[in-house]
Amino acid sequence: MITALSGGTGSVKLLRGLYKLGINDVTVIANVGDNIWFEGLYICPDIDTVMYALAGLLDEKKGWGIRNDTFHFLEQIAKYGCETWFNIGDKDLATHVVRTAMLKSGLPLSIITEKLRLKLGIRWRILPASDYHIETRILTQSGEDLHLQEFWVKRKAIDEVKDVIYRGANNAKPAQGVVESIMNSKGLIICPANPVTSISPILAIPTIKEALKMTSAKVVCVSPISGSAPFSGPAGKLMSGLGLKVSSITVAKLYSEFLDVFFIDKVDANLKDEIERLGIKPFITDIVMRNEEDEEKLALEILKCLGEDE
Ligand code: FO1
Repeated sequence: MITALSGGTGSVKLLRGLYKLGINDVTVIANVGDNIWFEGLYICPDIDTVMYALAGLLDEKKGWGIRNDTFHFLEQIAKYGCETWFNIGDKDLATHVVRTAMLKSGLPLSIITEKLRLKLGIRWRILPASDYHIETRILTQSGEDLHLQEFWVKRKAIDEVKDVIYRGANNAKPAQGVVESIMNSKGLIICPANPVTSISPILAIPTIKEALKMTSAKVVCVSPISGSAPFSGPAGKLMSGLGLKVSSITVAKLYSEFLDVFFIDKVDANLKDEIERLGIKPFITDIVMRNEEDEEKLALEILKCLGEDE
């Protein structure tokens, strides 16, 4: 059994590679810190990006949403004076409407996600890190307190970042099955995801962090950074704002309490000794996933590392 900690756009490239290799017993634990209530709908971008990627529906150009979607819903709500900065496509809307209705009927997010992924024919389990609402908030130098989506999508990351907090995480419980999956897995993969907004909100749930430290699973991470550039999203801006160097070494330090093997890019081969000094085994390879072939190649290297390739 394998457990993968996942964000959205960057993570799903690796997940898709693993999925296409045909392995079955995988649980994806998805970040919930970027979930947002928007015009009465509960939107879970990372859960949805994972579902759409594994179901073959993802708009790969954008890295989120459904391929060939239309935006008539958004055009219509604009006429009613509603907010339209968050681009919800018409097919994507179906997911949010169904999820929101189920939430309002009293079902927890984990059960709803299980129902949705089964309906989409996805053979892996996808668990939200928590059924609690956790919000990644960006505190700006000018004193504002923004939801991650406001910072990233509405204001296009123009604000100077002072701090990032995971509101609600400290008191949140992991969703049913999360801790069991971490404890019972043979291998645990931390996807190439933004450390500040995708993985840290999961680690901010105390019971999950403890489970990661205690599990006997081999913990492997693929760096989301090559050289000084993150593969996608606002990682660079957020890490700099927090006074962190935008480098794979920073990611290694963040995960050093539980990380066993760290996959870094060839351009970062010079970090080898520093990573070893943290007690982590570096694995130097081509981690840039430009196409499906790259995704499967990297996925296979990870399976070999976890001893799951037979
Ligand atoms: N990202 C954008 O850059 N612009 C959008 O308008 C946008 C809408 C959107 C709607 C649904 C969804 O599931 C994701 C969406 N994203 C959008 C992606 C999202 O903002 C982030 O990339 C993730 O939250 C970070 O993982």
